[in-house]
Amino acid sequence: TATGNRVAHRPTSLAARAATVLRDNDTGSLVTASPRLYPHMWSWDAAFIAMGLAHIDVHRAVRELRTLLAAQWHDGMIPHIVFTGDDDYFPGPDRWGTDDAPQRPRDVRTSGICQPPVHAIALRRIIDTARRTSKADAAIAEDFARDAWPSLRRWHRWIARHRMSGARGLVTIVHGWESGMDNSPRWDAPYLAVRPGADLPPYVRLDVLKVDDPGQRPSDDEYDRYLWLVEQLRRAGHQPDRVVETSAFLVGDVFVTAVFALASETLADLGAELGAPAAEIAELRKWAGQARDATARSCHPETGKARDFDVHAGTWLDTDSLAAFSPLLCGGLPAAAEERLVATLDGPAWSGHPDLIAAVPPSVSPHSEDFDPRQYWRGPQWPVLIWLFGWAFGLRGWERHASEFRAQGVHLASDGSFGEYYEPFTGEPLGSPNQSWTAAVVLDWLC
Ligand code: 9YW
Repeated sequence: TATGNRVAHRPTSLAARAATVLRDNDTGSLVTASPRLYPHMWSWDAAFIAMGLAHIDVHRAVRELRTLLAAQWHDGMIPHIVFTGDDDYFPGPDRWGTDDAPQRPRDVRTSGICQPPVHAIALRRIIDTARRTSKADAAIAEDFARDAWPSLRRWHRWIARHRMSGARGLVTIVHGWESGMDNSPRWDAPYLAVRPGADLPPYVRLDVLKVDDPGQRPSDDEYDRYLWLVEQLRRAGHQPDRVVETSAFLVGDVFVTAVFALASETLADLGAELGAPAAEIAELRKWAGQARDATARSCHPETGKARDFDVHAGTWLDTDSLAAFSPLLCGGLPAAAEERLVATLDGPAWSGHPDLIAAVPPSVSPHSEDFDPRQYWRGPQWPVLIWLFGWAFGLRGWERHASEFRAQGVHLASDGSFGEYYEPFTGEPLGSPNQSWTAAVVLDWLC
């Protein structure tokens, strides 16, 4: 079947193609984020990828998370990139200067920042998938979960210890890359205040050589700022408290905060199932509650939308991005405020926009002046975000919404190219084709 010039695959063929993407991107111990553009393991990608792998082979799913956890720093941080031997990506480990960080495990090279903590959510999903498959698979997943639980708890403790003060209770990030939404308009104002020093070491970008249209990637000006922050992190020796003290970019990220709330609660529930220590479970629920409250408190008194907080400027950041709906991920709003936020999400500025190819929210509202339908985190639709919101809706008991997101997400990705992101009006796949996490969430939707 075809809509416009888009070919739509049937579910069985789409699922088979998704499985092939994961297989083709598999190096054995890890599935790279994409074949050419991102030849390494990314932290939050790995979580979604493992969840997709669970539908093919639960052993392989477990191995993916073991690879990631083997790169966990001794202080608990899970780094945002685990580098493979491939040096065809910039910035690589030399530029990060992480080799000298005492917390880094000796035998893996990593970046020095983190990404949204979705890992407990993936683990929950892997267990649920394995339980549906067979008793043997369930046992494999549960055994792994018992091993992984303490590591994930230490990861959450790291966030609570080092990133939960100074931004109105929101989880702070020290680089836009930590948000996972690199060049979102959410970060325009804080990035404007980042002034790259004259001593920024020179560099050559590789990303723009690997996409058809470099206009879909961040600009050189943005990249200078990204690299300047990497330089500051390096000069702070990647010491977590020193990093927070010295970074020119310090922002409370409401989306990361909501994900942290949801994942902490999920991890606590898992701990209760697995017989983890009661005090540790209670601590996770405390962090979840704090993060949920901070998310709710960030909402604009008039629009009801959640906001980020720029610590250096001391101001709330109003941008019409999908992060405005973060409270729907973790709950915590009064019923009327929540209903209003859901209505906004369903309305014409978001999922209900009449020209969208699939009725799911783009990364930025088409009504916003920041909107650009082809530019990375500034407008395209991202299947992975649709999965996350849809999963949270299911958990919250909003079955109709959850299945609508699933069906529309499948429709968006039905061309079978597994784009990194999609032009929201035409459905044209953009960025990297055969992006692993896109394949993984499609597989999860279909199985
Ligand atoms: C980059 C791998 C990563 C994602 C991020 C996304 C992008 C890397 O790709 O960042 O070089 O731009 O923004 O969320 O984890 O898929």
